Amino acid sequence: MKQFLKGLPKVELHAHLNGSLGVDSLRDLAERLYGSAPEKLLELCFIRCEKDLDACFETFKFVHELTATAEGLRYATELAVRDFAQDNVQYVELRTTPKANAHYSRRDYLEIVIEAIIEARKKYPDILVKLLPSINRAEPVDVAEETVSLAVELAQSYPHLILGIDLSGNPAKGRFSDFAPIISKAREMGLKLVIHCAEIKNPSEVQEMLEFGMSRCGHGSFLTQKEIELLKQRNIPIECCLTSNVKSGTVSSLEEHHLKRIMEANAPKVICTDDSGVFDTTLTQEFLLATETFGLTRRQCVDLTLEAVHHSFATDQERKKMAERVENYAASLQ
Ligand code: 6MZ
Repeated sequence: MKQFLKGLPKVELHAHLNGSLGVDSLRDLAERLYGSAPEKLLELCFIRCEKDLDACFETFKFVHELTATAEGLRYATELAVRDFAQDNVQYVELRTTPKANAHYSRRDYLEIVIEAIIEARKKYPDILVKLLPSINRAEPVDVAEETVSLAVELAQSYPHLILGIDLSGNPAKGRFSDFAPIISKAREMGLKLVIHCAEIKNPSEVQEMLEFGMSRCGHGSFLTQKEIELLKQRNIPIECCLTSNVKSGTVSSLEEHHLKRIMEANAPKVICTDDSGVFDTTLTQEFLLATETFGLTRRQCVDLTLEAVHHSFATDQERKKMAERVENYAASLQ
Protein backbone atom coordinates (compact mmCIF):
# COMPACT_ATOMS: atom_id res chain seq x y z
CA MET A 1 0.00 0.00 0.00
CA LYS A 2 2.77 2.44 0.93
CA GLN A 3 4.42 2.10 -2.45
CA PHE A 4 1.08 2.53 -4.20
CA LEU A 5 0.36 5.68 -2.19
CA LYS A 6 3.84 7.06 -2.78
CA GLY A 7 3.42 6.65 -6.54
CA LEU A 8 -0.07 8.14 -6.59
CA PRO A 9 0.07 11.65 -8.17
CA LYS A 10 -1.37 13.35 -5.10
CA VAL A 11 -3.03 16.73 -4.59
CA GLU A 12 -2.29 18.84 -1.51
CA LEU A 13 -4.80 21.56 -0.66
CA HIS A 14 -3.86 22.54 2.91
CA ALA A 15 -0.16 23.24 3.42
CA HIS A 16 1.41 26.17 5.28
CA LEU A 17 4.71 27.14 3.70
CA ASN A 18 6.75 27.58 6.88
CA GLY A 19 5.29 24.40 8.33
CA SER A 20 6.13 22.33 5.26
CA LEU A 21 9.91 22.03 5.46
CA GLY A 22 11.04 18.50 6.20
CA VAL A 23 14.08 17.77 8.36
CA ASP A 24 16.47 17.55 5.40
CA SER A 25 15.18 20.82 4.03
CA LEU A 26 15.53 22.58 7.38
CA ARG A 27 19.10 21.30 7.55
CA ASP A 28 19.83 22.41 3.97
CA LEU A 29 18.32 25.79 4.73
CA ALA A 30 20.30 26.26 7.97
CA GLU A 31 23.51 25.19 6.22
CA ARG A 32 22.91 27.65 3.39
CA LEU A 33 22.26 30.47 5.86
CA TYR A 34 24.73 29.73 8.65
CA GLY A 35 27.27 27.45 7.00
CA SER A 36 26.25 24.71 9.42
CA ALA A 37 22.99 23.44 10.90
CA PRO A 38 22.50 24.38 14.56
CA GLU A 39 21.10 21.05 15.84
CA LYS A 40 19.36 22.69 18.78
CA LEU A 41 17.40 25.00 16.49
CA LEU A 42 16.48 22.12 14.16
CA GLU A 43 15.14 20.09 17.07
CA LEU A 44 12.95 23.01 18.09
CA CYS A 45 11.38 23.11 14.62
CA PHE A 46 9.48 19.84 15.22
CA ILE A 47 6.38 19.24 17.22
CA ARG A 48 6.38 16.17 19.36
CA CYS A 49 3.07 14.60 20.29
CA GLU A 50 2.53 17.22 22.98
CA LYS A 51 -1.17 17.54 22.40
CA ASP A 52 -0.90 21.25 22.99
CA LEU A 53 -2.05 23.52 20.21
CA ASP A 54 -0.51 26.63 21.79
CA ALA A 55 2.89 24.89 21.87
CA CYS A 56 2.53 24.29 18.09
CA PHE A 57 2.29 27.99 17.44
CA GLU A 58 5.44 28.55 19.47
CA THR A 59 7.24 26.02 17.26
CA PHE A 60 6.57 28.05 14.12
CA LYS A 61 8.64 30.88 15.57
CA PHE A 62 11.78 28.72 15.28
CA VAL A 63 11.12 27.93 11.63
CA HIS A 64 10.41 31.61 11.04
CA GLU A 65 13.96 32.39 12.23
CA LEU A 66 15.23 30.45 9.22
CA THR A 67 13.03 32.33 6.76
CA ALA A 68 13.51 35.81 8.19
CA THR A 69 15.79 36.95 5.36
CA ALA A 70 15.03 37.22 1.65
CA GLU A 71 17.54 34.47 0.91
CA GLY A 72 16.13 32.18 3.60
CA LEU A 73 12.55 32.71 2.43
CA ARG A 74 13.44 32.19 -1.23
CA TYR A 75 15.32 28.97 -0.54
CA ALA A 76 12.67 27.70 1.91
CA THR A 77 10.01 28.12 -0.77
CA GLU A 78 12.10 26.12 -3.24
CA LEU A 79 12.69 23.42 -0.61
CA ALA A 80 9.00 23.15 0.29
CA VAL A 81 8.20 22.64 -3.41
CA ARG A 82 11.03 20.08 -3.61
CA ASP A 83 9.65 18.17 -0.62
CA PHE A 84 6.16 17.93 -2.10
CA ALA A 85 7.55 17.00 -5.52
CA GLN A 86 9.65 14.24 -3.95
CA ASP A 87 6.51 12.84 -2.36
CA ASN A 88 4.96 12.73 -5.83
CA VAL A 89 2.50 15.51 -5.14
CA GLN A 90 1.39 16.81 -8.54
CA TYR A 91 -0.41 19.92 -7.28
CA VAL A 92 -0.04 21.99 -4.14
CA GLU A 93 -1.79 25.10 -2.92
CA LEU A 94 0.77 26.65 -0.57
CA ARG A 95 -0.51 29.13 1.95
CA THR A 96 1.65 31.60 3.80
CA THR A 97 1.32 34.67 6.02
CA PRO A 98 3.16 37.67 4.58
CA LYS A 99 5.53 39.02 7.20
CA ALA A 100 7.43 42.27 7.61
CA ASN A 101 10.82 42.68 9.31
CA ALA A 102 14.14 44.46 8.81
CA HIS A 103 14.82 42.39 5.67
CA TYR A 104 11.52 42.55 3.83
CA SER A 105 8.09 44.20 3.76
CA ARG A 106 4.88 42.18 3.36
CA ARG A 107 4.87 43.08 -0.32
CA ASP A 108 8.51 41.94 -0.65
CA TYR A 109 7.60 38.73 1.20
CA LEU A 110 4.89 37.83 -1.29
CA GLU A 111 7.02 38.83 -4.28
CA ILE A 112 9.93 36.70 -3.01
CA VAL A 113 7.65 33.69 -2.58
CA ILE A 114 6.07 34.21 -6.01
CA GLU A 115 9.46 34.46 -7.74
CA ALA A 116 10.73 31.43 -5.83
CA ILE A 117 7.70 29.37 -6.87
CA ILE A 118 8.20 30.35 -10.52
CA GLU A 119 11.89 29.38 -10.29
CA ALA A 120 11.18 26.14 -8.38
CA ARG A 121 8.74 25.04 -11.07
CA LYS A 122 11.58 25.12 -13.59
CA LYS A 123 13.45 22.59 -11.43
CA TYR A 124 10.39 20.53 -10.56
CA PRO A 125 8.16 20.78 -13.64
CA ASP A 126 5.90 17.88 -12.60
CA ILE A 127 4.35 19.80 -9.75
CA LEU A 128 1.89 22.65 -10.18
CA VAL A 129 2.05 25.23 -7.38
CA LYS A 130 -0.51 27.86 -6.39
CA LEU A 131 -0.39 30.44 -3.63
CA LEU A 132 -2.93 31.48 -0.99
CA PRO A 133 -1.78 34.40 1.16
CA SER A 134 -2.84 33.84 4.78
CA ILE A 135 -4.30 36.13 7.37
CA ASN A 136 -3.03 35.28 10.85
CA ARG A 137 -5.98 35.87 13.17
CA ALA A 138 -3.60 36.46 16.09
CA GLU A 139 -2.33 39.61 14.36
CA PRO A 140 -4.06 43.00 14.20
CA VAL A 141 -6.86 43.63 11.73
CA ASP A 142 -4.91 46.30 9.83
CA VAL A 143 -2.29 43.66 8.94
CA ALA A 144 -5.09 41.56 7.46
CA GLU A 145 -6.23 44.59 5.45
CA GLU A 146 -2.75 44.96 4.00
CA THR A 147 -2.55 41.25 3.19
CA VAL A 148 -5.86 41.31 1.35
CA SER A 149 -5.04 44.41 -0.66
CA LEU A 150 -1.66 42.92 -1.64
CA ALA A 151 -3.30 39.62 -2.56
CA VAL A 152 -5.92 41.35 -4.70
CA GLU A 153 -3.28 43.45 -6.45
CA LEU A 154 -0.83 40.59 -7.02
CA ALA A 155 -3.61 38.26 -8.18
CA GLN A 156 -4.08 40.66 -11.09
CA SER A 157 -0.42 40.27 -12.10
CA TYR A 158 -0.37 36.51 -11.37
CA PRO A 159 -3.92 35.33 -12.01
CA HIS A 160 -2.90 31.68 -12.38
CA LEU A 161 -0.85 31.68 -9.20
CA ILE A 162 -2.69 33.63 -6.50
CA LEU A 163 -6.15 32.16 -6.18
CA GLY A 164 -7.46 32.87 -2.73
CA ILE A 165 -7.04 33.90 0.88
CA ASP A 166 -6.59 31.70 3.93
CA LEU A 167 -7.66 32.59 7.46
CA SER A 168 -5.46 30.75 9.94
CA GLY A 169 -3.36 31.28 13.07
CA ASN A 170 -4.01 30.29 16.66
CA PRO A 171 -7.79 29.75 16.78
CA ALA A 172 -7.85 30.75 20.45
CA LYS A 173 -6.77 34.26 19.45
CA GLY A 174 -8.60 37.00 17.56
CA ARG A 175 -12.27 37.10 16.58
CA PHE A 176 -13.63 35.96 13.24
CA SER A 177 -16.16 38.81 13.22
CA ASP A 178 -13.29 41.34 13.19
CA PHE A 179 -11.83 39.79 10.03
CA ALA A 180 -15.08 39.00 8.23
CA PRO A 181 -15.47 42.42 6.51
CA ILE A 182 -11.89 42.21 5.17
CA ILE A 183 -12.12 38.71 3.80
CA SER A 184 -15.54 39.56 2.42
CA LYS A 185 -13.79 42.25 0.36
CA ALA A 186 -11.35 39.62 -0.93
CA ARG A 187 -14.27 37.45 -2.00
CA GLU A 188 -15.94 40.37 -3.79
CA MET A 189 -12.69 40.86 -5.68
CA GLY A 190 -12.85 37.28 -6.93
CA LEU A 191 -10.56 35.49 -4.50
CA LYS A 192 -11.58 32.12 -3.04
CA LEU A 193 -11.69 31.73 0.73
CA VAL A 194 -10.27 28.90 2.78
CA ILE A 195 -11.06 29.26 6.44
CA HIS A 196 -9.73 27.38 9.47
CA CYS A 197 -13.03 26.53 11.09
CA ALA A 198 -13.86 24.44 14.18
CA GLU A 199 -10.22 23.54 14.81
CA ILE A 200 -11.10 24.08 18.47
CA LYS A 201 -14.48 24.09 20.16
CA ASN A 202 -16.18 27.41 19.54
CA PRO A 203 -19.80 26.79 18.44
CA SER A 204 -20.81 30.44 18.04
CA GLU A 205 -17.82 31.24 15.85
CA VAL A 206 -18.41 28.13 13.74
CA GLN A 207 -21.99 29.31 13.25
CA GLU A 208 -20.76 32.74 12.09
CA MET A 209 -18.25 31.16 9.72
CA LEU A 210 -20.79 28.81 8.19
CA GLU A 211 -23.23 31.67 7.66
CA PHE A 212 -20.45 33.71 6.09
CA GLY A 213 -19.50 30.88 3.75
CA MET A 214 -16.21 29.59 2.37
CA SER A 215 -14.84 27.54 -0.51
CA ARG A 216 -13.18 24.97 1.73
CA CYS A 217 -13.20 24.34 5.48
CA GLY A 218 -9.87 23.85 7.27
CA HIS A 219 -9.82 21.08 9.91
CA GLY A 220 -13.48 21.06 11.05
CA SER A 221 -12.59 18.89 14.04
CA PHE A 222 -15.42 20.23 16.20
CA LEU A 223 -18.15 20.33 13.56
CA THR A 224 -21.38 18.72 14.67
CA GLN A 225 -23.01 16.11 12.44
CA LYS A 226 -25.61 18.71 11.47
CA GLU A 227 -22.86 21.12 10.40
CA ILE A 228 -21.15 18.38 8.38
CA GLU A 229 -24.50 17.80 6.63
CA LEU A 230 -24.75 21.51 5.92
CA LEU A 231 -21.30 21.53 4.32
CA LYS A 232 -22.32 18.49 2.31
CA GLN A 233 -25.41 20.27 1.00
CA ARG A 234 -23.23 23.20 -0.03
CA ASN A 235 -20.50 20.97 -1.50
CA ILE A 236 -17.84 22.50 0.76
CA PRO A 237 -15.04 20.01 1.47
CA ILE A 238 -13.41 19.60 4.87
CA GLU A 239 -9.61 19.59 4.78
CA CYS A 240 -8.67 16.71 7.11
CA CYS A 241 -5.19 16.77 8.61
CA LEU A 242 -4.83 13.61 10.72
CA THR A 243 -1.33 13.86 12.19
CA SER A 244 -1.64 17.59 12.80
CA ASN A 245 -4.89 17.19 14.73
CA VAL A 246 -3.61 14.31 16.86
CA LYS A 247 -0.19 15.83 17.58
CA SER A 248 -1.71 19.19 18.45
CA GLY A 249 -4.30 17.52 20.67
CA THR A 250 -7.48 18.80 18.99
CA VAL A 251 -8.39 15.17 18.22
CA SER A 252 -7.66 12.52 20.85
CA SER A 253 -6.50 9.70 18.54
CA LEU A 254 -6.47 8.63 14.89
CA GLU A 255 -9.40 6.30 15.58
CA GLU A 256 -11.43 9.25 16.89
CA HIS A 257 -10.61 11.44 13.91
CA HIS A 258 -13.67 13.09 12.35
CA LEU A 259 -12.63 11.83 8.91
CA LYS A 260 -14.59 8.73 9.89
CA ARG A 261 -17.82 10.70 10.54
CA ILE A 262 -17.30 12.70 7.38
CA MET A 263 -16.87 9.55 5.29
CA GLU A 264 -19.93 7.95 6.89
CA ALA A 265 -21.94 11.07 6.01
CA ASN A 266 -20.53 10.87 2.49
CA ALA A 267 -19.64 14.55 2.82
CA PRO A 268 -16.89 16.18 0.73
CA LYS A 269 -13.40 15.85 2.18
CA VAL A 270 -9.74 16.08 1.26
CA ILE A 271 -6.74 14.57 3.05
CA CYS A 272 -4.00 17.12 3.69
CA THR A 273 -0.77 17.52 5.68
CA ASP A 274 -1.23 21.02 7.18
CA ASP A 275 2.44 21.30 8.23
CA SER A 276 4.30 18.27 6.90
CA GLY A 277 7.58 19.65 8.28
CA VAL A 278 6.81 20.53 11.85
CA PHE A 279 4.48 17.52 12.23
CA ASP A 280 7.02 15.28 10.51
CA THR A 281 4.71 13.69 7.97
CA THR A 282 4.06 13.53 4.22
CA LEU A 283 0.88 13.32 2.17
CA THR A 284 1.78 9.67 1.45
CA GLN A 285 1.98 9.08 5.20
CA GLU A 286 -1.38 10.78 5.81
CA PHE A 287 -3.04 8.51 3.25
CA LEU A 288 -1.32 5.52 4.80
CA LEU A 289 -2.62 6.44 8.25
CA ALA A 290 -6.12 6.82 6.79
CA THR A 291 -5.92 3.39 5.14
CA GLU A 292 -4.53 1.73 8.30
CA THR A 293 -7.03 3.39 10.61
CA PHE A 294 -10.20 3.31 8.52
CA GLY A 295 -9.46 0.45 6.13
CA LEU A 296 -9.56 2.52 2.94
CA THR A 297 -8.95 0.60 -0.27
CA ARG A 298 -6.65 1.67 -3.08
CA ARG A 299 -9.71 2.70 -5.10
CA GLN A 300 -10.93 4.88 -2.23
CA CYS A 301 -7.51 6.58 -2.12
CA VAL A 302 -7.74 7.21 -5.86
CA ASP A 303 -11.26 8.61 -5.40
CA LEU A 304 -10.11 10.83 -2.53
CA THR A 305 -7.39 12.19 -4.79
CA LEU A 306 -9.92 12.85 -7.54
CA GLU A 307 -12.07 14.62 -4.97
CA ALA A 308 -9.08 16.82 -4.12
CA VAL A 309 -8.58 17.55 -7.83
CA HIS A 310 -12.23 18.58 -8.06
CA HIS A 311 -12.04 20.90 -5.05
CA SER A 312 -8.73 22.50 -6.01
CA PHE A 313 -8.74 26.06 -7.34
CA ALA A 314 -6.92 25.05 -10.53
CA THR A 315 -8.42 25.85 -13.93
CA ASP A 316 -10.73 23.32 -15.64
CA GLN A 317 -7.95 22.38 -18.00
CA GLU A 318 -5.44 21.88 -15.17
CA ARG A 319 -7.93 19.78 -13.23
CA LYS A 320 -8.64 17.65 -16.29
CA LYS A 321 -4.93 16.95 -16.70
CA MET A 322 -4.50 16.13 -13.02
CA ALA A 323 -7.46 13.76 -13.02
CA GLU A 324 -6.02 12.01 -16.10
CA ARG A 325 -2.71 11.50 -14.32
CA VAL A 326 -4.49 9.95 -11.37
CA GLU A 327 -6.65 7.67 -13.52
CA ASN A 328 -3.72 6.63 -15.70
CA TYR A 329 -1.75 5.70 -12.61
CA ALA A 330 -4.64 3.66 -11.21
CA ALA A 331 -5.16 1.93 -14.58
CA SER A 332 -1.45 1.12 -14.97
CA LEU A 333 -1.59 -0.93 -11.78
CA GLN A 334 -4.54 -3.09 -12.73
C1 6MZ B 1 -3.99 27.37 12.39
C2 6MZ B 1 -1.89 27.28 11.45
C3 6MZ B 1 -1.79 25.89 11.73
O1 6MZ B 1 2.17 31.21 7.22
O2 6MZ B 1 4.44 31.22 8.28
N1 6MZ B 1 -0.74 27.63 10.86
N2 6MZ B 1 -2.97 28.00 11.76
N3 6MZ B 1 -3.96 26.06 12.70
C4 6MZ B 1 -2.88 25.29 12.42
N4 6MZ B 1 -2.87 23.99 12.83
C5 6MZ B 1 -1.78 23.36 13.48
N5 6MZ B 1 -0.62 25.45 11.26
C6 6MZ B 1 0.01 26.52 10.72
O3 6MZ B 1 3.15 29.06 8.08
C7 6MZ B 1 3.05 28.89 9.47
C8 6MZ B 1 1.82 29.61 9.99
O4 6MZ B 1 0.63 28.97 9.49
C9 6MZ B 1 -0.41 29.01 10.46
C10 6MZ B 1 0.16 29.78 11.67
O5 6MZ B 1 -0.18 31.15 11.55
C11 6MZ B 1 1.67 29.56 11.50
O6 6MZ B 1 2.45 30.56 12.14
P1 6MZ B 1 3.48 30.47 7.38
O7 6MZ B 1 4.10 30.10 6.07
